[in-house]
Amino acid sequence: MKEVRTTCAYCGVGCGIRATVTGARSVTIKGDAVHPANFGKLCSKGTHLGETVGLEGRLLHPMLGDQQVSWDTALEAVADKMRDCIERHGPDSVAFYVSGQLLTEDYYAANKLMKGFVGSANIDTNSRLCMASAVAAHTRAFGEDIVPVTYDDLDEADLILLVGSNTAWCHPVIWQRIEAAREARGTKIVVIDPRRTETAEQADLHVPVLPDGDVALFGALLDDMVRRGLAPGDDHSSEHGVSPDVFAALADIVAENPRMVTVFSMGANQSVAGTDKGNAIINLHIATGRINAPGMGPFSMTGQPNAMGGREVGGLANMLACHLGFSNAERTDVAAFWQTDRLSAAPGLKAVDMFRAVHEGRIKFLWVMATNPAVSMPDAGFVREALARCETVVVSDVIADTDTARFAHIRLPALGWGEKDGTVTNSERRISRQRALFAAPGEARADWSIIADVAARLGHGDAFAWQSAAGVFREYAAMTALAVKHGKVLNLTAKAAVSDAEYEAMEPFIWGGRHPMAGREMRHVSVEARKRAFDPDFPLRLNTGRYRDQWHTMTRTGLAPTLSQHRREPLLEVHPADAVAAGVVHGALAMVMTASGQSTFRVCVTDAQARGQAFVPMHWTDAMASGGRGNLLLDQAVDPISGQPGFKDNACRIAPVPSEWRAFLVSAEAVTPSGLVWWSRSRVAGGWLHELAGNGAVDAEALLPHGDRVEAVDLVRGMRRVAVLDGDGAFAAGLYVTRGGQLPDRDWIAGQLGSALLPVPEMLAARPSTPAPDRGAMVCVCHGIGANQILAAIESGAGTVAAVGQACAAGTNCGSCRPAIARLLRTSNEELTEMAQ
Ligand SMILES: Nc1nc2c(c(=O)[nH]1)N[C@H]1C(S)=C(S)[C@@H](COP(=O)(O)OP(=O)(O)OC[C@H]3O[C@@H](n4cnc5c(=O)[nH]c(N)nc54)[C@H](O)[C@@H]3O)O[C@H]1N2
Ligand SMILES: Nc1nc2c(c(=O)[nH]1)N[C@H]1C(S)=C(S)[C@@H](COP(=O)(O)OP(=O)(O)OC[C@H]3O[C@@H](n4cnc5c(=O)[nH]c(N)nc54)[C@H](O)[C@@H]3O)O[C@H]1N2
Ligand code: SF4
Ligand SMILES: [Mo]
Repeated sequence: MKEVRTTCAYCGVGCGIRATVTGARSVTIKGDAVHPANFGKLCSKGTHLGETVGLEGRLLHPMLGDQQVSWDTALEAVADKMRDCIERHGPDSVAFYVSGQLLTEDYYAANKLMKGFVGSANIDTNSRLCMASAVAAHTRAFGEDIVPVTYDDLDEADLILLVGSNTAWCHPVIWQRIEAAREARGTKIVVIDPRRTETAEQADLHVPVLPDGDVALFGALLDDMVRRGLAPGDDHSSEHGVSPDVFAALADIVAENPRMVTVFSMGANQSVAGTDKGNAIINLHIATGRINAPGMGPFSMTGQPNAMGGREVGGLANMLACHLGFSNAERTDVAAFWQTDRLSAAPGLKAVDMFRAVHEGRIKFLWVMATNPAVSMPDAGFVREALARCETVVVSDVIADTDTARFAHIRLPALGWGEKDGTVTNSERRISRQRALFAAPGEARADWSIIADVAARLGHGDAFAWQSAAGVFREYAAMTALAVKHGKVLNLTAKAAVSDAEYEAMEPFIWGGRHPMAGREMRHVSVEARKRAFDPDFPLRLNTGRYRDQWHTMTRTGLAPTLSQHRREPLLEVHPADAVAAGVVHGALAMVMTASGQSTFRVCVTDAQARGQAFVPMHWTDAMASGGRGNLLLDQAVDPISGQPGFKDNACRIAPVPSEWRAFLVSAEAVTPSGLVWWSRSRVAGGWLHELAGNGAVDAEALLPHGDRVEAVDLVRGMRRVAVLDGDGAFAAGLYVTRGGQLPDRDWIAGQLGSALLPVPEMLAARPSTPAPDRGAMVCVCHGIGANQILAAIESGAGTVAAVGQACAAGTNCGSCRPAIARLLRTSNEELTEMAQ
């Protein structure tokens, strides 16, 4: 068995993994103890990567429409369409929309083709939705997109401010590192977030800022430091919504702890004031001298595994490669390096504008790589219209049937994690190798080589003649000499001559050193607290974001039974008072409506939401549910400097969605029902669990597979249950319907799919004749431990997270659930009952 050292597929923490290949498509995953990003730790998503490497749903062959074609035919078609568009309508009629989930080598190739040889800068990336505000803030303050700290600074800080970051869910290994610092040196943790997240619950202080109140809050903090003599300057304040008591506590803790790191992510970046939020944070660090020394500095955390690498090689429409801009001097050097006379003259369209140009027909050819904009762009209904109108849509993906791929004229099968080879750069500027574990499935190919082949067909073969990912990397590393020439920090020239073998063996390394801004010029940038207008028709403020165990549009994590347990459905989280006012009930369905669209969600009433605010996840797609589509609800407003959408503050209202019956269906195959009020599905070990709601008769025929049936009906109680046996008499599917009553627990019966020996009464009751105790809502997915089991451990005396672990193993593997266990330890019995139901 072969062990391969690689890097996690998911977030920007960039954890090192030791993967042992155990079969054609199976692998065991362990943290890499010597990787400096994680020292052996992994969160739930990394730990369960093995569940996502099967070939279910994969795109394995090039497709022209629904027709499987050869690579030659597909690549010729792509090149033909591009050439035709460029000739007839000019270079700006074509565009690439790419992703922080490409490797640096793929990204470099895509950028070189578009900006260097098509001659348009119409290449933008989903990093526009993610990091663009931080990039702009860095550039304004530092003259370059530089993160001026590393993870070591988290270890050595006395105070960590987390701004708009649900670190415990989204960067769990960083969260564990922060907790370790608290353990070791008493580091204080402050969370600035309108919601009381699991991260906020663990903090020493939670500051429930108003949506987009951050610029004002950091302005007020700076004023306070000026008043205390801790920073030069003068006073000016505006509305941040934080109570005077909480603000005073925040100001005291900040004043007392010069060794302060401010971590910021999407609650800062994804705002119409995102760039100013970044600069407000950086201003405070510069003014108080809290930068360029151990344990201090502003720290923008990246989201995707290669968000940072994409920024290095110019994935954003407003940059050239190697941190260079579009000045004459920079353009001249880039054109000379690439030996091209077609280099784009000016920045291209940023994501939101790009899709607008597609909608208006100005862009006629769009190539989407490694991202799912039909789900993840704001105003996703508009984006779908744009895709539907576009003359040619090419999609490179690993999955055959994403919501975006449905609009594709040409689909190109890409290598995915575990198959592809190359480099990624994490949040602290550390470059690590991703290495292949498996042979390429079907006809899938590396993104960079697909791009290079299209370039060759367009007549640019010489500039794209790489033989391997190593060749692309060498060229990029050599090109950073231009960054150095133009006074930038980015410098990989030492790697420009690595041999293939050295590239293969390359150890993780950081560019720029630990404090790259030390001794360099830094600027205070004046900022403005921008607010969205209030609309009485839409009195609630809608916030969106992530769940602990799902990744973005669920094309991969949605296939993992273990990860699906944490949150099976897309929830609308609302404060109890707002729920009462709107007449929506915990556990029922509700519609969220905005000026842009509407979508249905399962209601979760919780005082973790502030009054007047609602929260929905970004993850669900048409493939997984009939509703839960957060991005249908969001408008196209962007930050004026960065072009990043304001994903976290849209105006909405909510209303109940009644249904005559509710049901769930477990079946080996996924079902996509029609004509219902609601359906959603999630993965279980032997198949799928569907939640259903509808009016009128229940069409069991349409929902259930063929086979022998057993049925139980109780007309008085409005109950109906149908189980289906396959040819061997094994349990193949079960439908459980109620009109107004209770439905049985899903876990046990879902676990019986495929079971040959299941007695019919148990099938219909959906529980064993001697029921095991209900374990409650899943908390620890690694060990399969539910809330009720953890409560039992607490009741029998376990008083700490560690003691709970000793009693029932919960929280002892990846640790992603430790904040949830801590919450169970703290909260009152009433709340526990609600969570466990
Ligand atoms: N489990 C999981 N982890 C992930 C991902 C995933 O999909 N799933 N995706 C990765 C990616 S690409 C990214 S970008 C990161 C994102 O990581 P995070 O930024 O931590 O995630 P989000 O949930 O988008 O948003 C963070 C918080 O911002 C808060 N917020 C909203 N509005 C405001 C505001 O006005 N001010 C402040 N201060 N806070 C606000 C929200 O309430 C939310 O709790 O996660 C990465 N890691
Ligand atoms: N409402 C709301 N919307 C948001 C956000 C939010 O907080 N709220 N966050 C935004 C942010 S920060 C981000 S980063 C985006 C993420 O949004 P997306 O980028 O759309 O999300 P993913 O599901 O990660 O899409 C990645 C796609 O690439 C495919 N893929 C995976 N690996 C490869 C590969 O190696 N090659 C190729 N060619 N394809 C591959 C996957 O199957 C998947 O279809 O969403 C943004 N949208
Ligand atoms: S924190 Fe989790 S998702 Fe992020 S890189 Fe590490 S293991 Fe992967
Ligand atoms: Mo992101």
